[in-house]
Formats: sequence, structure tokens, C-alpha cells
Amino acid sequence: MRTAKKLMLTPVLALTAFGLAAGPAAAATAGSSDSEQGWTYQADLNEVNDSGASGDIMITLKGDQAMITEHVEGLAEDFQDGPYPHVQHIHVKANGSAECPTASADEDGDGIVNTPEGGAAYGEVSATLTDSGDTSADAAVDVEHAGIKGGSATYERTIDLDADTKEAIKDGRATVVVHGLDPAKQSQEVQDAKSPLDDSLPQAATAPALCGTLADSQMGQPPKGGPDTGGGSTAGTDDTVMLAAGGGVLVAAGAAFAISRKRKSSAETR
Ligand SMILES: [Cu+2]
Repeated sequence: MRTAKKLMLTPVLALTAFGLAAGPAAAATAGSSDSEQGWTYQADLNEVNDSGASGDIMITLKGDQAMITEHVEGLAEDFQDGPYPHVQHIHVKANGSAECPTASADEDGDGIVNTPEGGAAYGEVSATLTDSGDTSADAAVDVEHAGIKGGSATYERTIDLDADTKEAIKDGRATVVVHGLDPAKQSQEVQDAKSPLDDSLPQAATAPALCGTLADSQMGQPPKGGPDTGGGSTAGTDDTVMLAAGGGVLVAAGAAFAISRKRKSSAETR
């Protein structure tokens, strides 16, 4: 009986050890797969300047490439008889955490936060999410290749990102900003004003409409190395091992099995 108890303690201890190690171990597995599977960042895109729009974006970094999937809706739909060209960028702050501007960023008091006024929160344009061609900051106001055209859209593109932009995304210094407000909804002052970025465009065309700071999305995803990935030591497999051990315990001694179960649940509630 004494021997049986000892045997039973072993799986329980192993289980406890696994419970303690599960978090870091899972993170290490995910990190080591960076080069093969990529590392994903995401942002909820929230309205700026009462645009009424919403959206989300997911960016997976893999080597020098960024695979981008974005959904937006509720943006201004038309502009001069065509679908409204919404330019969009990854903005990067030199230091400090990226943020989205609030109404208090409206320094000139014209009622909207224009793109330079938002700069204190989200920094400078580091990459332009165009529909084709140049994705550098040089394409920042290329309305012809605006990544979003019309009020609702899905944007999917894989682009090259420079080291600075990637670093900023990983550091939490990067923000995605979609520009372009409906001029008709703005004050006369804003309607009459030119864009501080390009005086051939109206102020509303380049003012921010959506903004979201990019953050590591791994927390919200199923843990890598989970039951469906098939590789390595997985939570599912260890669970099975634990149950098998429990079964053995049950056969050996029912009372000890009860203790084992008790420890198991305390390990699970960590
Ligand atoms: Cu921008």
C-alpha cells in the first residue's frame, strides 16, 4: 500500500510541475516558431474625429514580410463621384507607447484632430498600406493607390517592412491609422481648409478616421502546440497522460486517487 502511494505521487508531482511550467513553455514554443509561422499583431480600429467607422487589422510578421488582413466599415463612402480613397499607414513613435489621439489633440481648435496634431500620439508615417506598388512613407498621400476605397472594405496584402517598422510593431510603438473624413459632416472651416500634408487635398481627406495600436495577439489565440498542431509536447497529450496515470492510481488504490484528483484540480485553477 505504501509503495502504491509513492507511485501515485509521481504523476501528481509531474502534473503539478507541468501546471507551473505550462505558461512559459507554451510561450517558448510559440517564440521558437517565429521564423516558420510568423508572429501576429492586431489592433481594433476605433473612430477618430467622430468618423463613426470601425474595423480591425491583423499583421503577421514573417522574416521581412508582413501579411496584413484588415476589415473596415462605416467610413466616408464617396469622394468626387468615386469611391472615397482612404489612405492608411503604420505610424511609428520614436519612443514611448503608441496611442491614438483624443479630441484634446486638436491644437488649432478647428474641431478636428488633423494628421500632424495626432502625431504626438501615434508618431510619423513609417509604412503606407497601399493597394499596390510603393508601401513606403513616400506613398503616404497617394490617394490613387489608397488601401481602402469606399466606406467598407477588406484589405489583404503582403508587403515588405523595413527593420524600423518591424521593431516598432514588436515594441508597441506602432499604430495603424486610416484617414479620410466625410467633408460634408465637417464644419465650414474644416471644409474650406487644405490638408496640411498635401495642399491639393482638402483637410478632411487626410484627417484620421480610424486608429488602433498594434499589440501582440498571441494571448488571444489558441496556444501553439495545442491538441490540433500534432507536434511536440502538448497540453492535450499531457492531459491524456495525466488521466492514464489517474487510471492506474484508481486501480491501485481508490482513496489515493481521490487525493490525486484534488491536487489535479488545484493545479488546474492556477
Ligand atoms: Cu497615417
